[in-house]
Amino acid sequence: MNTIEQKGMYAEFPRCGKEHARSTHYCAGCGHGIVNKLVAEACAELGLQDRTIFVDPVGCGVFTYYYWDAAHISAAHGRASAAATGAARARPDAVTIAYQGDGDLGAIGFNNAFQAASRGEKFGCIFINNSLYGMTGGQMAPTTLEGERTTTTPFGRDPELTGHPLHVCEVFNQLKAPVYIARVSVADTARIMQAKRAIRKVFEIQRDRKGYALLEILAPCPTNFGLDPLRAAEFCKNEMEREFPLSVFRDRTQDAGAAAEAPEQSPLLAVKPVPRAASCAELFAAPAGSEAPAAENDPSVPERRFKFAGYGGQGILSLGICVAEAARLERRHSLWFPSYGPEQRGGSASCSVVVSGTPIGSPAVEHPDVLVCMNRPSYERFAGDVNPGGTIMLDESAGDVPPPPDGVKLLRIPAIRMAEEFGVPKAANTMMLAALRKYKVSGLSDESLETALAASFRKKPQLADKNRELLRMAEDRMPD
Ligand SMILES: Cc1ncc(C[n+]2csc(CCOP(=O)(O)OP(=O)(O)O)c2C)c(N)n1
Repeated sequence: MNTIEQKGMYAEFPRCGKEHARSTHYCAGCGHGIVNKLVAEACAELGLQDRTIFVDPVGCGVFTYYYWDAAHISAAHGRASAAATGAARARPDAVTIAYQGDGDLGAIGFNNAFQAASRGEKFGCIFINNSLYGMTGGQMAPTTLEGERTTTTPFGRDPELTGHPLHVCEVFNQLKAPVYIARVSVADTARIMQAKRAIRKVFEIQRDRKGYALLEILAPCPTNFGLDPLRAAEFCKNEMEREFPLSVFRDRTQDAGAAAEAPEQSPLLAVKPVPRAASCAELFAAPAGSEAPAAENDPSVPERRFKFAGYGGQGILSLGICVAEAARLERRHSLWFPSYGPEQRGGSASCSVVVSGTPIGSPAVEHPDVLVCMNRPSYERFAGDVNPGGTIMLDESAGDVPPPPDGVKLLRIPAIRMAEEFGVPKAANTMMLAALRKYKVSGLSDESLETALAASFRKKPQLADKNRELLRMAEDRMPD
C-alpha cells in the first residue's frame, strides 16, 4: 500500500522485477527525476491521465513507462516525434506528449522533430536538455557548451572542431506552425514552479487541440557533469542559462484554433490553393451516388491482409487500391500502403492492403492471407510469408515455381495471357481482379469490386466501361 501521494504515477515501480519498489532509476539530483514528477502531476491535475499517450525516448528518460500511469509508446532513438505524429493523427481524441533528450532530439532525431514542428503536428514535445548524452556515459551532444568537458570532448568542446551549441528553441522558432515554444529550467525551486506551469500549458494546448508545442527544460546531470547535485544545479543555472536563456519564445495559444482569415492571393501566384484531400475517398472518388460513408465497426469481420506484387507498370498498385476501395464501399476499415522500387517502370513494385471490421493498427503486411504475384520474383520473395490457410494467386507466366508453404493454396492465373488475347495487354491487373472475384478470395462482394474498378477510371470513363466489360469476360473465361 502506497502512503505517499504520487499524482499521475503508478503506486509502485516494479522495474527489474523488484516488487514494491518506489524509487526511480534516476541519479540523485537528475533533472529527469524532477521533470517526471512535474509531468505526472500536471497530467493528473488536469484530469488527462486516461487520455494521454506518452512517447518515450531512448535515453535516460526511457523508463517513464514504469512511472507515469498513462498510455505509452516506446520509440526508437530519435524517433519520438515521428511516433508522436502517428499517435496524434491516429488518436485525435488523445493528448500526445513526446519526451526526448537532447541527443535524441537535437542529434539523431533532429529532422524528425523539426519536420513535425514545421507541419504543426498536434502533440507536445518535452525536451530535456542536460547538455550531453546521459544514458550512454556522457558524450558530447549538439547542446554541449563551448568548453564543456564530456567523455568525447575531454579537453572541453572546441567549436573549431565540433561546432557551436545548438539552440533548438531558437531554430524551431523560425517555423510558422508551432503554437508554443519555451525554455525553462529545473535548477532551483522557483524555476521548478515555473517549469510546472509551462508543462501544464503544454498539456492544455494538447487537451484543446491547439497545435504543436515545444518545451525545452534545462536539467542538471550530476553524474556526467562529475559534480554533486547542488553544484550540478549551479552549473545548469549559471553556465547553461548563459548559453540557453530561459524564455517564452512564442505563445499563440490565444489565436490558435480560431479560423484564420484567408489572405488575398497575389495575382502572381499561379498555383491555386488546392483543398487538402481528406482521405483516400477524395483521391479516389467513387461515381456519384455510390459514395460510401465512413467505416463502421463490426468486430465480427476479421482482419484480412493482402499483398500485391509484380513489376512496376503492371498495375499492381492500382489493383491494391481497387481492393481497398471496394472494402471502403462496404464500410470496412481499409488501408493501402505502396512500396516502390527505385525505377518508374520495370522495377519491382508491391503494395499492401488491410481490410478489417475494426480500426487497423498498422498498414504494413508481413504475413498476408492473400498474395497476388504477377511474376516469379514476387513469388520467390513473398510466398514463404503467406499465413497458413492463405491463398497465392500467381500469374501463369511465372512457370515452374517451388511449392507454396504447407496449408497455402496456390492458384495459377492466366492474367497476362488473357489480357493479351483480349488485345489489352495493360489490363492484366483487371484479369487478376476477375480472378479475385471468381475464386472468392477477397471476401468482398462482386458489386463493390466492380464499382471500385470503375471508380479507378473516373477520369477516363470510356476505360471504365471497357474494363468492366473485360472484368466480366475474364471471369467467364477463367477456369473453374
Ligand atoms: C540508433 C541508436 N543510436 C544510438 C543509440 C545509443 N544511445 C542510447 S541513449 C543515447 C543518448 C541519449 O542521450 P540524450 O538523448 O541526450 O538523453 P539523456 O540520456 O541525456 O537523457 C544513445 C546515443 C541507440 N540506442 N540507438
